[in-house]
Amino acid sequence: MKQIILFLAFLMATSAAAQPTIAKYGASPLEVSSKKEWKKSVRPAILHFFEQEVYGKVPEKQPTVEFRVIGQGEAFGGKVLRREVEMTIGGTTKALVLMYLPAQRKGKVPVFLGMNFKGNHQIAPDTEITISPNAPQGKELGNDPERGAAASRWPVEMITEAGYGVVTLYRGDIDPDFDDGFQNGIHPHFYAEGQTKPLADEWGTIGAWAWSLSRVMDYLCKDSDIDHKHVAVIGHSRLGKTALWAGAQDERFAMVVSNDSGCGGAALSARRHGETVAKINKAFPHWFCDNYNNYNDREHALPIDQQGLIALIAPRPVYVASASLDDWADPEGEFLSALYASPIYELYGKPSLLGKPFPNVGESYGEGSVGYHLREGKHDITAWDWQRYIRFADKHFFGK
Ligand code: GTR
Repeated sequence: MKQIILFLAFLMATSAAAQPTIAKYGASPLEVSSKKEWKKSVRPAILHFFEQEVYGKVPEKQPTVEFRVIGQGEAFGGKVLRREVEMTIGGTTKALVLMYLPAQRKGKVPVFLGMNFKGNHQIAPDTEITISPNAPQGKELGNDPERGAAASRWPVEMITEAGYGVVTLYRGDIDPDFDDGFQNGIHPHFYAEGQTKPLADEWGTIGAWAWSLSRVMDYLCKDSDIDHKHVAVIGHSRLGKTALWAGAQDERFAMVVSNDSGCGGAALSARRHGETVAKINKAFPHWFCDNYNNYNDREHALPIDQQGLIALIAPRPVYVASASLDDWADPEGEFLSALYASPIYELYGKPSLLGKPFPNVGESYGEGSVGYHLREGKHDITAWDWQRYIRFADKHFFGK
């Protein structure tokens, strides 16, 4: 009995240690008195909260991850080098990583790394791209595998001409995007003996996608063509939520770009504008950990809002972008979140969005380490967005 009481007291003490430092924030600016306080207590407590309550933690049992370069060749009329790397998780799950690097490169190449929605072959009209193992193809799409169908989202020539590489993999190779009780993606590789689904505080699909971006980063650190100190992790929409979570956890990502990530991404949940926590958990029950359901229609109970996620990226440059017609993702909520994370950047002496108003449509803020723009148009990622991300990387990576 005495032991049980002692154990309960210990549990209360440890959870109490993690919570109070952030409970005061909710959806408000992150005012922390010093860099030391931020690093020693507030940042770890925020990270713990997002692991425990939002995206879920990665289980301790880790499967093997192996990489093999499966091919390489010229693309875009010889201007670009294509390299494909097979990633094998737990000996059986295969994912394909597609890399495009400028052919005329001097030294190591900085890259943008992000997941794609429908398969590597959709990002460019390049017939040599190997179709991602789990991409919809064949019968589902007739005989047309839709090569290049998402090319407008991946302006490879523009990016490589600017001196950056593009690295991508298909989300469905890591975890197919539907609620199947976590039987079909990588989750089963992490189950403990007898476990059949993640525990309430263990990761969902976004957590698994973010984990895979870190594994690709492991590979990039070993590829001698890559400047692994300058890898920007990027994503659109659900993959923007993923990029933020990957960048928040893995400090090897030197820059993070969230394009129209909305609820569960950059947008403040407490505003309940557009998509809400309850709506997202209902429509996509597999994205977050089960504990996140505790905040369905109870956003006021969140000890900290999504500005905490953005602040975890500090002092590394972060860029949040919205689109004017994307009301579902709450553009103003995305801006406010980046603004409320800004005081942490200021602690590091980095100029941020502090003092800036919500911009007009078509305006961008890219000078400080917290960037933001409001593009005219719908929920999408376009060349106009990428131009700004490249400019932001040029400035914050290379002082150009
Ligand atoms: C929507 C979802 C959003 C966003 C979007 C997307 O259906 O409600 O949270 O992630 O999908 O990924 O395109």
